[in-house]
Amino acid sequence: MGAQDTICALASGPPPSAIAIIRISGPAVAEVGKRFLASGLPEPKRASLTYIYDASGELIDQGIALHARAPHSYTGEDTLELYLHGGPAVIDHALRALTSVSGIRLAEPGEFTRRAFENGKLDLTEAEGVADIIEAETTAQKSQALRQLGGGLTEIYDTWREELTGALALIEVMIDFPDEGDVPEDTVRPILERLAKVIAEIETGLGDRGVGERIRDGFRIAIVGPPNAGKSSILNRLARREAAIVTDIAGTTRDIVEVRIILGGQVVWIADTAGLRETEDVVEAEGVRRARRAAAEADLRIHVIDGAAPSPPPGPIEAQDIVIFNKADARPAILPPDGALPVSAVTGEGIDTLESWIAGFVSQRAASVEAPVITRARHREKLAAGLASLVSAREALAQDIGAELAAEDVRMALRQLSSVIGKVDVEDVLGAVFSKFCIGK
Ligand SMILES: Nc1nc2c(ncn2[C@@H]2O[C@H](COP(=O)(O)OP(=O)(O)O)[C@@H](O)[C@H]2O)c(=O)[nH]1
Ligand SMILES: [Mg+2]
Repeated sequence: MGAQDTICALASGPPPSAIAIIRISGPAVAEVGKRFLASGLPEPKRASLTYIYDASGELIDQGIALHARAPHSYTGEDTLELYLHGGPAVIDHALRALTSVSGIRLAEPGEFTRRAFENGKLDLTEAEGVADIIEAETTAQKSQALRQLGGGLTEIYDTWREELTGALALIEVMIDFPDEGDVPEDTVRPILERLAKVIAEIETGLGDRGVGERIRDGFRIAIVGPPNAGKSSILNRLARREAAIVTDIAGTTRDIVEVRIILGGQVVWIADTAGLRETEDVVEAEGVRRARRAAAEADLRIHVIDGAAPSPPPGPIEAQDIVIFNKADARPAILPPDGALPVSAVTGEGIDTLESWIAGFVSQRAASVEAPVITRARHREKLAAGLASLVSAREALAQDIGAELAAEDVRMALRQLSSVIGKVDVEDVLGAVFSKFCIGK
């Protein structure tokens, strides 16, 4: 798979569609123009209507050709885009004709963007932004992806890297200082100031309660409560389908059932969990363990009280959590506690309010961080490691012998931050990042 291969792929959606876009990138573009386009390769960035023939002279279609010359293209290579009629036979004929030329093959998923990355047109966070914008279903996801694609994260990481490179230079001066053990206060202070600034900003970034990742992957909500309270019925109401099994047998739900819905402009995963109770059943016990973990990891818990049966008080409730009093249609066995929302999974009473409470929570949480610096677990891991190195550098500097150690720590931190934007250690992540792309992107 050398970069000298020319790649081609259908870049538009599945046929039939009004128009099919076939994308070609690599050194064979000139040859394609000469061999297949009746009017030859068009002037760069000038749309040109042309007949397109295969090698045996059979007409493939009439369409628009658009050419961009390296390095002024998306991939940084010579590229050609053909806008054809979006029928399966046209697409099939075009791709067969192209791949019959030696040196031209079908592209792997994300390979156009991977070439753009390798040719320095995009850094890794910008390439991730490209993947995210294609996947975006909510406006919030789209805005976040656009910001990332436009270098929003790159800028932040570059500022940090610049600050740390400056700190490193000062530490190196300190190491070379003639009078060891007698470094003037003035030398250390600007280093500590630089470290403190970056440390504080990374801590703020890490302390965002995962908002960037949640906007991208969805907020997590867990429905918890005693067996038979109606948790699965509530989930089905929210999902508007029978996602979870509902019976009057306590202990029916064992594994976690998750449904994905859009509320408050955000993707929300709602998890139905096993009823919390002591049990001898090994499978159910495992379900209860998973339920507790899902509850602990969720951004928000919906505690369900069984209105028809006196139930134990709900588990640990956090400030933002929602408490609902289910089976409001049945003759209540107990009175709803203060602040609990009366609902009925059977009649649907209160479900609208429950939805608007959830929507309010997620939209507020999403807006609580103006511009998240983390949108993927990959960023979080690297940032956390970078932070640990910087904290250790700061400690080392507090001791006289520490300059060498501090320099090493700052270098480590720089490496972690650089790997987020793909400047170092890219081999491990490239496959993982680009394989998730669509073909043709
Ligand atoms: N009357 C009434 N029964 C309900 C309501 N919600 C659930 N149930 C019944 O309560 C039983 C347990 O429901 P389920 O959703 O499986 O509870 P889970 O164990 O908490 O998941 C089933 O027989 C449901 O039909 C409700 O709002 N009103
Ligand atoms: Mg259940």
